[in-house]
Amino acid sequence: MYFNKNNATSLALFCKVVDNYGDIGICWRLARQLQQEHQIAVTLWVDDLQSFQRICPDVVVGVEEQQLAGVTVRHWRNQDGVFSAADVADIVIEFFAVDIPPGYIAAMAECNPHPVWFNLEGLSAEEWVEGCHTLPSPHPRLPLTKHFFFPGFTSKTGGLLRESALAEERRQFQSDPAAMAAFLAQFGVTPAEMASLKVSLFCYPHAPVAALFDAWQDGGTAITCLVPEGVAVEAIQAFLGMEAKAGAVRTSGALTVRVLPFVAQPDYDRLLWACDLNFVRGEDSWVRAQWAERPFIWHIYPQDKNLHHVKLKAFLQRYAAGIESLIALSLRWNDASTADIDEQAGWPALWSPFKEDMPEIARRSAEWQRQMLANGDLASNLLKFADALRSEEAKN
Ligand code: TRH
Repeated sequence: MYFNKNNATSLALFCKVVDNYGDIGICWRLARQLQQEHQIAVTLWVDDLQSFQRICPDVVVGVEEQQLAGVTVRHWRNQDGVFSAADVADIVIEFFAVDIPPGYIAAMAECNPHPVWFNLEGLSAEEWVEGCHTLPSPHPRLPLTKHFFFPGFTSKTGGLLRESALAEERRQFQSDPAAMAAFLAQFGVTPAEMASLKVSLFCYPHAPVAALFDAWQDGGTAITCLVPEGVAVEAIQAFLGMEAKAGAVRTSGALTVRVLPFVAQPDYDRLLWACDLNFVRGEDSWVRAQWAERPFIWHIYPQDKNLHHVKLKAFLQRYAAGIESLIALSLRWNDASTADIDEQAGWPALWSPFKEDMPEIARRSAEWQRQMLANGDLASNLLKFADALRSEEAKN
C-alpha cells in the first residue's frame, strides 16, 4: 500500500462550478469521504464559494482558506500562481476535465515520484464508458501521465460515490416513522400531509411540472409535493399563486405543494429517504436517489443535439427494463421520444400505471442497490487504482 490510511497521503481536488450545485456537490462529497474514511489529507480547490455555501452552510464566503469537516478548502481564484514540488499533493484530481493551473502542473513534473493524476469524469450508463475508464493520457511535453477515471454502473467502471455508513443510516431512518415525521415537521409538513403520498421535486426549469400537477390535482390520491426553494420557480409560483418562498403552501384538489428551504446536503438525503417518490436531476441527486431505495424519476441535464436522451435511454435500459410505466414517464418528463411509447398519452395516463407499479419499482430499486454495492464505492476504487499506478511506477 502506497497511499495509507494515516494522513500521510495528500490529495488535491480541483473543482470548477459550471452551473448549479452538482460539480461542487460531488467534489465535496468525495473530499469528505476521502478524509473521513481513508484519512487522506484533502485540499479542495473550488472557484465558487457561494454555490458551495448553499449545500454546506458552514462555508464562509470570502475566505481564501478554511477547514471544513477535516478538509482544507481553498478558494481557487485564477490560473496564476507559482508552485513548488513541495506544494504538490500525492494524488491530483481534476474534476470534469478542468484545467488546473499551469504552474501547478509544472511543479508536478518536478516531483519524485510524480503525483498520480486523474481526470474524474461524469457519470453515464453508456457502454463506451467501460472502454475509457482508466485510459492513460500522456502530457505532450512533461513526463506526466493523467488517467481517466469514470464513475459507472458496472464492475469495469469506478462505481458510484457512497459513504460506508450510508445504507445503515438510511435503514435506521426509514424504519423510524417518528424520526421521519419529526424531520418533515420542521418544514411545516402536517400529519395529514405525512399520511399522503409524499413526493420530493428537484428538476430543471423546463420540466413539464404544470402538466404533472394538473394530473395530480385531478387524481384520486392525496399527494404532497415538497419542493426546495429555487426549484422550477415559475411553475411552482403559478400553482401557488404567490412567491415560492420556503413555507409557502397551497392545496388544490388532491395536490398540496409545499416549498421547503434549500437544505444542507445531509438533510437532502433525509428528504429523499422520507419521501415515497423522488424527482431528481443532474448527477449527484440522481445517485443519492438510487441509494434512497425509493422510486425516482430522473431529469437529466440537457445537452446539445439531445445527446442527453441517449444517456437517459442507456440508463433506463439498465435500470428500468421491463417496467413500461417507469420508462414512459421518465421519457416524457425529459421530452424524449421513442417508438415504444404513446406520445399522445396525457399525463393522467402516464401517472396512473406508474403509481400502480410503485411497489414493483421500489423492489427494483432495492435489487439495483444490491447490484451497485457489488461494484465497490468510487472513493475506494479510486484509491486502489492510484495505488496500482504508484506501484507500477515504483517498478520502472
Ligand atoms: O444542481 P445540479 O443540476 O448540478 C449539476 C450541474 O448542473 C453540473 O454542471 C452538471 O454537470 C451536473 O448537474 C450533471 O444537480 P445535482 O448533480 O443533483 O446536484 C445537486 C446538489 O445539490 C446535490 O449534491 C444535492 C444538493 N442539494 C442540497 O444539498 N440541498 C437541496 O435542497 C437540494 C435540492 C440539493
